[in-house]
Amino acid sequence: EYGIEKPRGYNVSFHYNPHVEYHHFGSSHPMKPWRLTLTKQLVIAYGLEYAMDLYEPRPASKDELAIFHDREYLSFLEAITPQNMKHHDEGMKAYGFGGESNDCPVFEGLWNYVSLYSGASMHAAQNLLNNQSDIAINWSGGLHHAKKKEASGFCYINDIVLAIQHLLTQHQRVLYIDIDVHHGDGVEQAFESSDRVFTLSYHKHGFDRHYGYQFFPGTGDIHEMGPTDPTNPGKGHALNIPIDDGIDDDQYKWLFKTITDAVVEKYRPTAIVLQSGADSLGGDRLGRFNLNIKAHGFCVETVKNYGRPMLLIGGGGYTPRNVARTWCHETAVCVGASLHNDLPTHIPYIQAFQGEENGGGILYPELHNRSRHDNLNTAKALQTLVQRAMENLRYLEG
Ligand code: TV1
Ligand code: CA
Ligand code: ZN
Repeated sequence: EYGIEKPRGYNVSFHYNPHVEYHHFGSSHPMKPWRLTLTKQLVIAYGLEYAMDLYEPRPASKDELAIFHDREYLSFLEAITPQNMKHHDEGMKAYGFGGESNDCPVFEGLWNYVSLYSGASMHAAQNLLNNQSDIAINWSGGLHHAKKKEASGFCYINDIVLAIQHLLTQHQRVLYIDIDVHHGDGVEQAFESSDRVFTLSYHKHGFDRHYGYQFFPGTGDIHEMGPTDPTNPGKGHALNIPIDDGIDDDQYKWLFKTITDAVVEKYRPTAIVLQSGADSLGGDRLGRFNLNIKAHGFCVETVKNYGRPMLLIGGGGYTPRNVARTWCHETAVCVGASLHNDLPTHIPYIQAFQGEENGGGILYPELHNRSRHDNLNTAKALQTLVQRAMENLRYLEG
C-alpha cells in the first residue's frame, strides 16, 4: 500500500538470486554484496514486488561464460580457492588476482558468486528477447571492468558483455550507457571493433587528490573513441565523458540528457543496456561526485523514456544504505511508482537507515552534506565537454 500510484504500462522484470548475498570479498574490502540484501528489503517493503515479474535465475554455466571469456581463465576461476591459491602464484598474477591492491581477492564461493550474477544478467537479456519484459533489472550485475582473461577492479566475469552478446542475436544496434563513477573499460574494449554496439560512459577522470595518482582505471579521456584505424568498423563507436570531482545534480542531469539524447538520435539503438553504478552518488566511500538519489534516478527515467527494450543493471556503490535507497527508487521509476519519503517501519535492518549519520530514516536524504567534494566542474568546462562530445558523434554520420 506504500506508494504505487500510476502504473505506466511498462512490463518490468526483476532478476535476482539471493544466494549472491552470502559472498564476502573480505571485511575491509569496499564491495559488499550485502548491499543487495538491503536493496531487496526496501523493494519488498514498498510493495514494488507486486508491480513486477520476479525471477530467481539459475547460475550461468561455464559454456555460457565461455561465449566471451577464455576457457583457461574460466578453469582457473573455477578451481581457485583461498586454500590452494598459494600454489598458483603465476596464474594469480597472469589473471589479475590478489596483487598489492587486492582489488580482486580470491574468496570462498567465488565461482558460485560470478555464475550467479552473470546468470541473472543473461536471464534478464533473454526476457527482453522473448518480449516478456520491456525493462529487465539485475542489481547484482554490472561488473564492467572484467576482461576476456583478466579480473580487474572488483570484477571477475563481465556479465554486461555476455548480456549484450545475447541481445545481439536479435538486435542490430545495442547502446551501452554507464553512469558508474568509473570508466566502463571492459565493455568498451570487448566491442571496440564492432559497429553494432555503441558504448557511452560518464566517469570521474584524471589525477586524484585522494589517491595521489590517476583515478581508476585511468582510461576514458574524451579523445578515446575506439579504434583509430579508418577501416575498423568500431571507429567512433565509443564515447567517453570525463568529469571532475564534485559535479552537482543540475550539471550532471544537463550533461547526461544533452549527450545521451544526441547519441540515441544518431545511433538509433534497438535495445539499451544501462549500468547504473551507485558510486556516482554523493557520500560514496569511493566516489567523487555529489549526486543525490533523484538526479541519479533521472538518468534511469530518461533512458526508460526512449521506449526501447532496456536492461538495467547495478555496478559499483560503496555506501550500502544509499545504494539500496537509489536502486529501490530506480526500481520504482521503472514501474512508474512514486514512493513515500518515510521509510516503511517494518523493514529488516531498518537501523541501517536510521540516525542522523545514516540518513534519518527517510528514502531521500540529502547526500552531499557530509564529506562533500568541492565542485571542480565549471560551467565553461562542461560546455566545452558537450561541444567535444558532439564533434565526436560526427563519426556516426554517413
Ligand atoms: C581490499 C581492501 C581492496 C580494501 C580496494 C579503491 C581494496 C580499494 C580496499 C580500492 C579500497 C580501487 C585501484 C590501485 C589500481 C588500484 C564494480 C594502482 C578504499 C564496478 C574498482 C576500483 C571499481 C578499483 C569497480 C580501484 C566499479 N579503489 N580498499 N580499489 N592500483 N583500484 O585504484 O567500477 O565500481 O579502497
Ligand atoms: Ca561510468
Ligand atoms: Zn565504480
